[in-house]
Amino acid sequence: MKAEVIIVGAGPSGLMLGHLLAQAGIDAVILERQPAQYVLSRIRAGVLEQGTVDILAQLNLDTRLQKEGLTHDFVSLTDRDRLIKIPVQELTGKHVVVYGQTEITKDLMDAAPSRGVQTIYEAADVALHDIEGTRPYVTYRKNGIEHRIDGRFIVGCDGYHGVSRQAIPACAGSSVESIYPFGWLGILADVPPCADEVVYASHDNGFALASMRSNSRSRYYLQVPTSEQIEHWPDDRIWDELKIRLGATFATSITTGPSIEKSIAPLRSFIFETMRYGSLFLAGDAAHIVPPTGAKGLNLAASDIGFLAPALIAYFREKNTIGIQAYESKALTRVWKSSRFAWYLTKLMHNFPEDGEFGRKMQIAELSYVASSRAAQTTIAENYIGLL
Ligand code: RFL
Ligand code: PHB
Repeated sequence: MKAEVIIVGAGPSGLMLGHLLAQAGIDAVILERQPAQYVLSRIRAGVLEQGTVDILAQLNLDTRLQKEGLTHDFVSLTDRDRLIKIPVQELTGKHVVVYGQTEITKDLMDAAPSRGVQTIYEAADVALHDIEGTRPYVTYRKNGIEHRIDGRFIVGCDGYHGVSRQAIPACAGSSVESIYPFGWLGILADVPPCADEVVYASHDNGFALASMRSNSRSRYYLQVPTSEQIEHWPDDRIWDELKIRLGATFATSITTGPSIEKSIAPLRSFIFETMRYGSLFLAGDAAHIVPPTGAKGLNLAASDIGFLAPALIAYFREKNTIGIQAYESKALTRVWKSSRFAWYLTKLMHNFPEDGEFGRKMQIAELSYVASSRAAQTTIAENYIGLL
């Protein structure tokens, strides 16, 4: 089998790229290790930047997003009884859009067959070959049968644990990483949200986040030690802790109910500074991970694709290589800025016991500054809404 572009991974970045290439008449195939149903069941991001919304609009796949997505004018930070309601819309002219990654994935997956986006699910043992040259190929196994696809380019959209980044020789790649000493316990429940906006809470017990998927479905998170086990967190304990950490302003408006999903995810900052090696490009979580504070992961995956898709299209239409040569530097510039913001908000809002009392006092002083400074709020608002 042949394809101009072989995409590894059918998460949001792989599916968006597959659609953009199909829209431009470029022959691409997506190889996904998991069954489609598994990909759809992952509960992850919720907050979208305008650039991510724009890609879905460009694909004409934003009907449901426009109808069901929630637009917010504010984002809030809270520190016990202090509430800092940042007027994002007033300060930047842009809204925060809340629409689940699960819904984006569904919209992209549902439209794939009619748009000619070929996706092969349950592709096992995907391996990349001859990536340093101009005729790379990929092998995989499906239903016990070995397959080979020859292409011009391979794009690794296979997330942090994928095979694409690992195909780059160690001497050609470099990375930086910071692992945080805690994770996020997430809970999804069919109860109305406690606020009209997304709320990030700093508390001596640890960070908490109140978010939503709709007016009747809430998504909350709690900072927990990395070693924590989900079995130790029955729903009641989660709700009690959320009420404490979100503080008096929200405690009374939290509606409790049975969880539909709960899980613990570790937090890390990771940037692989080689996003192109020969005929292989990396995009999304395959190349970088941000802690979820700030909601940047999915948006960075989308912006990588926003740079890469036109570059590949220009290559196939006009043999123009300027875009593909500029991809790594354009993408990394944005990745560093978003990573900085995710790190800043993580450091500001989480409990870092190793930073001691001094660290906690610095957080409180910074929050006090943010509360009183329009300049500080503008900085947070423009980063939250997404830098170009
Ligand atoms: P994904 O979504 O990980 O998809 C990668 C796909 O590749 C497949 N795969 C393979 N396929 C073939 N062969 C192999 N060897 C393969 N290995 C892996 C996988 O099965 C999978 O289908 O990466 P992608 O597309 O780059 O998308 C990245 C986003 O999913 C991620 O950045 C966000 O979810 C991060 N994130 C958030 N981002 C935001 O922009 N806003 C948010 O509000 C937000 N909240 C979050 C988040 C991530 C979280 N977790 C669970 C870490 C909240 C949480 C709790
Ligand atoms: C979410 O709704 O899942 C969400 C919102 C904001 C974040 C991270 C996750 O920073």
